[in-house]
Parts: sequence; structure tokens; C-alpha cells
Amino acid sequence: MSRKVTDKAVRNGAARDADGVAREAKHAHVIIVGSGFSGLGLAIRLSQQGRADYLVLERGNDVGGTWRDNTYPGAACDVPSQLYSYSFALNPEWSRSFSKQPEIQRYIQGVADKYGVRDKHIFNCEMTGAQWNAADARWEIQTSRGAFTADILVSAVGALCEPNLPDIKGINDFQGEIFHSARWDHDSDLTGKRVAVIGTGASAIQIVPAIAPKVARLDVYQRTAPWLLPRGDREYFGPEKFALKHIPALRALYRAGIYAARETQVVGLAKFPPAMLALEAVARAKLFAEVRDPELRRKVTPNFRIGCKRMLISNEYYPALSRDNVDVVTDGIKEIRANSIVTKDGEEREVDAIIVATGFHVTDSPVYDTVSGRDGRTLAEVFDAIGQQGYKGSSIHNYPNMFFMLGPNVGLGHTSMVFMIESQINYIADAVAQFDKLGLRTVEVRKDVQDEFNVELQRKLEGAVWSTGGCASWYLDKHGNNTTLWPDFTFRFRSLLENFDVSAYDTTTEPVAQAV
Ligand code: N01
Repeated sequence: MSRKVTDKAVRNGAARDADGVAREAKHAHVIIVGSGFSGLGLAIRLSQQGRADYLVLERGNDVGGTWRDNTYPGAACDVPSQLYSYSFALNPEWSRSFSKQPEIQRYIQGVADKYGVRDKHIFNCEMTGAQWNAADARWEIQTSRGAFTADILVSAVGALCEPNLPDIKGINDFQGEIFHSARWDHDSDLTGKRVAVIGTGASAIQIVPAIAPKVARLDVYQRTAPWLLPRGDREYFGPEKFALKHIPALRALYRAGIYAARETQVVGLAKFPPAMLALEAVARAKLFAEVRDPELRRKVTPNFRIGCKRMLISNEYYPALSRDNVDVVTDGIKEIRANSIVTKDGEEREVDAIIVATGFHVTDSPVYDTVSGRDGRTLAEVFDAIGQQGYKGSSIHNYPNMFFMLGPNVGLGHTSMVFMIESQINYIADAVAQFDKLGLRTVEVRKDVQDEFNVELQRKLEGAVWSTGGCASWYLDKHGNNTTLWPDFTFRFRSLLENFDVSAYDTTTEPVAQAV
């Protein structure tokens, strides 16, 4: 990157700076972008290491990430509460076995307060660009609140942060209310209205039962029927709640039990897909019991092996679909008009509001367009050519001194992402420590190491249910590779990321100061 561009970036930063951020590019040794579970967790670890030389840039006005943004009715976690928390901050206060969004967001806020890292955050600060400056061995970062530089840049923006809006003819001409599930319009009152929900993924199956009783009509536009499993959700009963609050060993035991039980699913998902037939039998029995109308049952019976797409859990979704005011529409959307949706069979259904529950840009995040590496290419350009490849989900060749929380192949469908996040916190925090210890100036993962890592990943994924289960999903990129999921037990990921393996990286060191 040329010095001229750098100067312009700094000047632009200063010109936009209205909120008291330093007038010229502000420097920190480490800059973390994003303060969801992953960015916040890393910030806490850096503080615990005694570091003050880091900042967290967060585009929202609070910590929490996806749990701050997804406030749709019915939003809740599908991983049990006792496991869905940091191991270093177990929550004695969970009120039920599967927490709802407000309780999770309160937990995250409480952790940020308890560990005193809020003053390391700059909120309402959206990163708009980042370029590697090889001459100065640092990242130059442009944001909505001015320019920053960092020796080490950590992307903790998350995979489920950029809403994916479907490219449906006429969608922009719709005259009623329309919003994405992750940007719920709380000023909108759906009571008594004719509503359409597009999509039947994890978000939609929580929204549909929550709004069905109050709307006049609900049309659920289903492209692919998902598999549903029972949701063992319940409020903790009094003595259990008391014991969980006051006996830390019991919390730890609950957590370990849930972790172990969930981990057994890896056998079917990643190693021996026929084993998934046992879970599929449970899902089929549930479908049979909860959907009595044969026509509706035919519509909502999935046509792929369970686990190929994310398995969903709900006890309320099928009963909601069976309501008189709810219709499952499977004919495919042809176009959206000012006040209606037209399906491919020519039928037009009038609606007052459309809820777009069509997921997120996972393998094609717009953030990738804004980050340029050593050779000037953006992450989007690199991923376009070879797919989303990285090393241990935490670094990518061509992007020196940059680390990724929840990077390529770190996702899961069966257990808590917080476990993966903490594994990455170990690795990246150790990398930061190694900069000091070894006097490192730059680190960049070696191409041969990254290639070898990805060959092995794809070999493991070949036989996994996500590849063989007969479905299309956002787990796969446009090259047909699964670049989103971890194909093994999560404890293997934990042990692989225990320490920063500097030998996998090309490094340069700081010049040694000459004695005068
Ligand atoms: O999104 P999705 P989500 N026309 O991508 C359909 C996490 N999460 O927001 O299956 C019509 O799963 C699409 O159809 P198809 C979790 O990791 C966690 O629901 O592609 N339909 C699908 O039905 C999850 O995996 C919790 O054929 C279109 C739906 O939209 C991730 O977030 C809760 C379409 C998208 O489903 C995303 O979930 C909620 C189009 N053009 C979410 N494009 C927890 O409980 C897409 N679809 C932790």
C-alpha cells in the first residue's frame, strides 16, 4: 500500500472523528474487531495476561454480537445453558435448561463488567477497511470513527453477522413491512396482520411459533424441509436451581455431562453417517406424532439424511404449522409485488409484512472485501480463487500478523461454539505472548503448512454427512468444499490449539538494539 493512500486514510479518519477518538491514527499493539463471545473472550484473556496495549473495535453499541443483534420473538439457544458459557465464568444464575436470548445477552454483559474490559472497547466503531503495511509491519485500519494502526489484527466479526437478503424479483418494491430476522423491527406490531416468513432454518422455526398465535395469517415459505428433534427445554425446578447456584461442582458436572453426550454425535456426523439413522428415527417419530395431517406431513418431511443440514430442535414448530391460520408454502417464490407474494404455480397471496429468515453471508461475508493482505489481494479475492482456507481456523497465508476467531472450518452443528472460541483464545493469546518472548515482528502461516492442513481437513470431510447426506447447505462453498465445519471431535481442536506453533509460520524478528 502506498504512503499516499495511508495518509489519506489517516486524514479521512481524522475528518470523520466526531466522538473524541484521537485525531490521528490511534495505535494499539493488538486490535480486536468485534465483541461477541469470541472478541470479548479474547479481550478478557489479554487483560488477564496483564496487557493494556489492546483495543476492541465494535460496530454496535454494546458487547454481545449475534446475541445482541438477534432479538426476534422466540430467540433462544439450541445448546444447553450450562455448556453455552465461558468455562472461566460459569453462570450460577441460569433460569432454565435452554436459555433465551435476553438471558444470554445479560450474561455476556455481566461478564464484560465483571472482568472490567469495557473501557478497552470503542463502540459504534465499524471497520471499513484494513491493509497490511509491510514497510512498517503493521495493519492500517479505517473505521467509522477514524483511523487506527495495529501490530496484530484479530478479526472476531463472527460468521453469522451479515444478513443474507434473498435475491427475489420485486423484493425492493414491497410496500408493507419487511425485515430480516437478525434486524427485527420492534416498532412493528404484527398483531392481526397477514404475515409471510421466508425460510425454515434455525431462526424461522423459533419465530413461527412465537408469532403464529397473534397474526391473522401466517404463510411459511419453505424451500427445504428441516429435520427437527425434541427440545428438552424446561425451567430449573427450585431445589435444582438452588443447588446449581451454590454448588460449583454440580455446575461443572452438568456441563461435563452435556459436553460428553453432545460429542457422541460426532461419530455419526463426521465419521460414520449411517449412525445418524438412529437420530433420524427419533425425528421421524416426532414428525409423525406432531403432524397428523398427511398432506402437511408430506410437505415437511425432509428428503436428505439428518445432520446434512443443521439439525433443529423445537417442540413448538410442528404444532404451530398445524394451526388453522398457518400455511406451509412449498411452490417456490416467483416474485414479490407491492402487497403480495406470487409463487411459481402462479398463486398470489396478499401480505402486510414479510419476515426474511434467510440466514447470513457465511462463506461470502462483505467484510472479506475490505481486508487486503501482503500482496494487496482482499480476502474475498483469495477465497474466490481457492475457497475459504486457513490454518487451524485462526490464520491465513498472505495475511501476516492477523488472526481469526471463528475462521475457516471452526463451525459446529452439534455443540457449543464457546468451546471452539476458548480453544482459539488459548492459541491467539499465546501467539501474542510469543511476540514479546521471541521478539517477533511478523508472523505469517506458511503456505505448505496451510495446504497440508486443508488437504487433511477435506479428506476427513469427504465421508461426513455434510458431504454425503444429499442436501445443499451453506456449509459448502461455491467450490463444493466444506469450509465452515470442524470435522472431528472438539477436544481434538482444543489440543491442536493449546499452544501457538511458531514453526508453522514464517517469521521476522525485531532488530536487536545496538549498544552505544
Ligand atoms: O439461517 P439458515 P438461520 N428463498 O441459513 C431459506 C445459527 N442460529 O438464520 O434450506 C427461499 O439456517 C433456506 O432454505 P434452504 C445456526 O448456526 C442458532 O435460520 O437453503 N428461502 C433456509 O430455510 C444457524 O445454522 C440459533 O433451502 C431461502 C433459511 O432460509 C444459523 O444461525 C438460532 C432463500 C435460512 O436458514 C443460521 O440460521 C438461530 C431464498 N432465496 C440461528 N435463501 C441457536 O439457537 C435462503 N432461504 C443457537
